[in-house]
Amino acid sequence: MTPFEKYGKLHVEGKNLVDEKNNVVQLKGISTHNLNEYPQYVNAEAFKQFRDEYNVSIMRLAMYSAFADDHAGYSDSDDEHRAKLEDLIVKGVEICDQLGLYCMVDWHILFDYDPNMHTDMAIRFFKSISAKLKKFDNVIYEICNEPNMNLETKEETSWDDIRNYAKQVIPAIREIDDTKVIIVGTTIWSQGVDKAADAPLDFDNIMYTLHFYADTHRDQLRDKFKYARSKDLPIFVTEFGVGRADGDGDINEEQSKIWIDLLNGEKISHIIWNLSNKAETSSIIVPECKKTSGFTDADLTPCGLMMKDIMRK
Ligand code: IDC
Repeated sequence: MTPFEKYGKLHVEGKNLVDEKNNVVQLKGISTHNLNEYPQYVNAEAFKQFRDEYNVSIMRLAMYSAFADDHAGYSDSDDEHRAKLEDLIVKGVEICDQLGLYCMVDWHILFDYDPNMHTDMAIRFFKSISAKLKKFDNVIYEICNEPNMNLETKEETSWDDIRNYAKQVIPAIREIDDTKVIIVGTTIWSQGVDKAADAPLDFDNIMYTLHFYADTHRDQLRDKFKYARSKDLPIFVTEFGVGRADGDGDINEEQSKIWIDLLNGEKISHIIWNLSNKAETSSIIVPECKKTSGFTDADLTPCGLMMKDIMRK
């Protein structure tokens, strides 16, 4: 049975992600790296292996919304490149659909710090992609990966800034398709679930994200998580790492285990960063491996091997 055959279309009920019979569902999966840079990993053979061998139930397509690492993002590209990116997302969703996997479409803000920087582009993207993906019941939308700075004050993006953005983007999606779960990023690189819990948005069927990198973010962030859950906030960990927040550094097995046990205890869905062979700790594939599917354990980094363990737990 595939994950989709098991759960069907998902929705949010109270503080949980649930299936058609209102049973709590926990998804686990892998996030692509920047789709502008590593499109080759979006292929059926790879995703099938992740499902069958690693127990993955969701793939996240991280589409950087702005320039990063020498690659233009959706907002600062031309129409031709934007169309290519949308095609790639549709391809990823179709592959997941055929494999019975869930698929997260991620507007990956990062160096565009404040989601309000490109609200018009985000609306344009989500309107276009929602129409194309309307018939796919396996899709979840993530509307702002990691807000991390207010453009005017150069200080943290406030929860009000994010609310302002979400109040424009969510209705734009819902106007076209009002059936998908939508996930909203939170303050401080998506660590501010406490702020979201104090002032949740007034929409149904939405969740909030918390991101952690186990070696950097420890008890302080877990306390915010616990606080938000005590206030019944539906949380989806759309991205986490087993090492340092910059994606590199040492893996911290002990801290990762504490996090994963905490998430599993509450059936919180989680997605690991990242599907690439870039020479950094958070990549799951070793740099020497040029294959884009059919990975053996020897092709996996220490992070990749830990990923297998985490997916199976
Ligand atoms: C990192 C990548 C790295 C890349 C950098 C900038 O691992 O190769 O050079 O982005 O594009 C996040 C972000 C995610 C980061 C990751 C690790 O969502 O894009 O990827 N991270 O730094 N938040 C916390 C950590």
